[in-house]
Amino acid sequence: MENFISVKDVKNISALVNEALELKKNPFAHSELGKNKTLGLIFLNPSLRTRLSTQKAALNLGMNVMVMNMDKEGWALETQDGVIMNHNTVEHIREAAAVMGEYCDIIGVRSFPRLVDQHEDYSEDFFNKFIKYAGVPIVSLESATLHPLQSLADLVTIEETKTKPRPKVVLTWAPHIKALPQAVANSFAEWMVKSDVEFVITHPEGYELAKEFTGNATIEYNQDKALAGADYIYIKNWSSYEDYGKVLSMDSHWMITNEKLKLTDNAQVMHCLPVRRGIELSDEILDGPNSLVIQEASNRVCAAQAVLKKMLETNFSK
Ligand code: AN0
Ligand code: CP
Repeated sequence: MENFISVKDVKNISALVNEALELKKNPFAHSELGKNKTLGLIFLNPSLRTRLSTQKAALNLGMNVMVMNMDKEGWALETQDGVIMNHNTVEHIREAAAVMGEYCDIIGVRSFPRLVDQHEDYSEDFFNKFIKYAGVPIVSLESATLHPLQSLADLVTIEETKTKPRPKVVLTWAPHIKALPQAVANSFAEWMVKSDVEFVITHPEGYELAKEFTGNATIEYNQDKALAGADYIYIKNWSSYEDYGKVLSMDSHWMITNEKLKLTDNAQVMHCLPVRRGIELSDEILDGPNSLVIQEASNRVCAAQAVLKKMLETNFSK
């Protein structure tokens, strides 16, 4: 694995999941692998879980870690080529990424979409330029369109909790007061369609995700129907892809409650966090026995560790 930007970088998904589960049992088994290797974690947006879990994963592998909050502590970056930089941007991504590549052996990058121009965000221009100019392996800490470290942790969580060989997994849209990226939902869909699960996506009309990620997943506009017999409910808000970046609905009926849980096969409930209580997800579910959200966040460590281990092995061992 040279870079980790999407599921397409993974040759064998179930082997990676098993690796993560092994590392969860024995986190210090490879504490020499990353010796004298430096991971840089570059954030252009806030983070709690991704920052701490990826840092911990790297430390477990014996790596050195440097974290930079580019949005608050760095220079404003220019990404367009050929512009005369007489406005707010101070430094071009060509130099900034190249310099970071000099200091780091692997770089993790978080950069959310602007949610203004669909083409701009879905071309992953920032990430592609970062990969090109940094010249070192890059791991996504959430890009404009995908969040693969989250999806791997989600799959690990399903794998370790499932009670049926092929569980029914329902990704449901939930209300939110802000326009959020589609990245977590896109990425979850991209991983689920490649996994051995029955996968259904439910959302109000107008919230269809990009086909390139949902593939042949079943889309059901009636949430109650989608939830019937579900073993897992994966809750996430996203803004519209079609009417790009817009909030089209705040319908509170889409929030999962204990009443909705009755439609399922006692489904376990997942959310990547951060979650807004009482809007995206009810207190009774978050505080109830079916919530997996803390276990899911905990699995961010072993998921990131499996990815970093693979990247260290691919890029640095002879
Ligand atoms: C971000 C998102 O929806 O992409 C990060 C989730 C991991 N969430 C928020 O901005 C609230
Ligand atoms: N789930 C997740 O990526 O959380 P953070 O945004 O806090 O990193």
